[in-house]
Amino acid sequence: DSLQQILKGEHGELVGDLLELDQHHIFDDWPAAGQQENQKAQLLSHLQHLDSNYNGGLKAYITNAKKLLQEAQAGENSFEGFTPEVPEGEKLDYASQAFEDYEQKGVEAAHGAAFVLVAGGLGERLGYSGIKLALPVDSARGTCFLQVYIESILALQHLAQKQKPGCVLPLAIMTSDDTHQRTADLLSEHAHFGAEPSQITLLKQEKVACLLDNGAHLALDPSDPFRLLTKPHGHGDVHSLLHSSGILQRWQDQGVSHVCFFQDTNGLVFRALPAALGVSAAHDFDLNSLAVPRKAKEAIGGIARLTHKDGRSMTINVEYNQLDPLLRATTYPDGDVNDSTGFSPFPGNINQLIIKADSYAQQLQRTGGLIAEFVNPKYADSSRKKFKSPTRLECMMQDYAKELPAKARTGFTVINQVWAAYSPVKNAPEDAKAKVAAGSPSHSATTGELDIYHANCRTLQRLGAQIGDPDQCVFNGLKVDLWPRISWSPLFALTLAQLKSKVAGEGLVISKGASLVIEAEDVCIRNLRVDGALRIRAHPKAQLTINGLSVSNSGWNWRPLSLNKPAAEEEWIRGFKVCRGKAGEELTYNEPGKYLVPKKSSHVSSDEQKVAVTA
Ligand code: UPG
Repeated sequence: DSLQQILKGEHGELVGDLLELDQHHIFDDWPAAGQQENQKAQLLSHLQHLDSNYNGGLKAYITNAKKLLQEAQAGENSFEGFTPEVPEGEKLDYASQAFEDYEQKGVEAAHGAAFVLVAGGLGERLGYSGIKLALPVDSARGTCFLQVYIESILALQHLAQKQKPGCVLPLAIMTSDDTHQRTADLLSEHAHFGAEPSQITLLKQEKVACLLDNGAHLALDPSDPFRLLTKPHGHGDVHSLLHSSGILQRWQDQGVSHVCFFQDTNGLVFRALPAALGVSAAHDFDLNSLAVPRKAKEAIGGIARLTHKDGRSMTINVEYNQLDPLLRATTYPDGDVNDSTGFSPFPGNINQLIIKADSYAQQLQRTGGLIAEFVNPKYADSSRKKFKSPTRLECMMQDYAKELPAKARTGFTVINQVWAAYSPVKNAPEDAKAKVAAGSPSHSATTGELDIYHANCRTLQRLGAQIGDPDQCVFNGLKVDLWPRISWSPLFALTLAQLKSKVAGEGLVISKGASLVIEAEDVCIRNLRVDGALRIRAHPKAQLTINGLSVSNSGWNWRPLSLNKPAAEEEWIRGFKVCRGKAGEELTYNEPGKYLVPKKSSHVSSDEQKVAVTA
């Protein structure tokens, strides 16, 4: 009776649709009129919420799910009729002349750049309870991913303002229920890390209902019979959100020409992004994906050119779980294996996409930002009738390529040195170890940090600096190279050209095991030796010239964690603790002005004692 009443009420149409779509089970234990009215209202408003946050509503969701689940059960191959080939793209050696030329072109185009960070994932694979954007990129500098990303955008903005005075590069961050509040809090607690509050927009994606079986019956939450179980719909939601929020339109009105997408934990993303933007501008690409060499079976998508029997052809990402079966079924009977270079012939998609704003807007007008969905149920047995746990429809942002018309100009930019472009933080320690045993990179919190030092040391070596050899360490069971801990703010140097203009490589000597942190914008390093630890902090308007400084102290130590000793979660996932003791030199300049360091050439030794030079 009480259900009959509802059918006549405010939510009647929706409930009627659900009953027609064979979703009676949601209301099986519907209490009689007058009982548990609050909970009933809660379920109805929850259903309404899910209905209004999916294009076409729950009716479309269930219909799409039924179709995709039937195809999955029948084992249908979404690449049926396609043959993969290794595609042609722009391949750049980091720090080569071609790289620098594109980087320069990217800086020239930067005044038209807008940024989109997808950060709705909670990172369950990492075993970390916080949001990933709050994790420190490296322990030497100690700044979190969100800060480093925003500083990188501000650094590019400074460069872009030389072309277009006063320009502001906007950033949209896609969050989810899992990450939204904590992302907003992180921003407000740190005054938006120096960005204008209006420069940053948060867009929250909604979750979608879980599916119990091949009949697309919606799953009730086992802990609350008046809610449905929901899960994230995937990073592909970002396109419809940019469209429906009107942000893309607003950006276009402001003169945005390129939208640059990136993910939550790649501390190296902005090393290659300006050059990739330059490639996009030079080739007038509608879509450009940044890529790196990929180890066979590594959990990153492979970029492939797919040609259909009927002549259609496209260059797209084939997700890692689909690449091997596709290759085996077609032209590569051995599947996804490394070739003589030690890498898979298919470049690895790192999901940093640069999309041309004009054609993007047209495309979103046409599609509403809808991206091809897929479903990936884990079946209980070979009959493929039962699931191990409820599944849901998903979509991926890189599948934007699938929606593009044949005339679209799609390309990709491979950075030939993985160390210069990609080291995400995705896997918990045990899984990271298993990945390495299987020949893949660990993509752990340990390597995410150590790769920053590696990239910085290798880059400075290319500038002619003398950098001590790495130490061989074991952290969380991973054998790793610990290079000298060099880390700088992107506001000091974002591009290679900036770094070259600020550091005279032949004058820089960093000993094995040393640390150098540059937390300052206008520093010119002519002659500096660090044996131990040195941190330089300065007011944004302080101009420092370091010429003839030699620092020697016992430095900072990256110590493996001892079992059974308490450690912060951030340390535990890395497998080490940084012991700074009292040693380490701090140079601090809190006031604007010009400073020569040292005032007179001198040798500063400060073991067991922290010396603060405060101007
Ligand atoms: N994310 C969301 N919403 C979601 C799911 C994820 O915003 O519903 C974000 C997440 O926070 C992260 C990004 O999307 O920033 C990627 O998520 P993640 O789980 O790290 O992606 P993977 O499954 O590892 O794979 C993606 C691409 C793959 C690419 C790889 C590179 O699908 O093609 O090779 O990232 O890191």
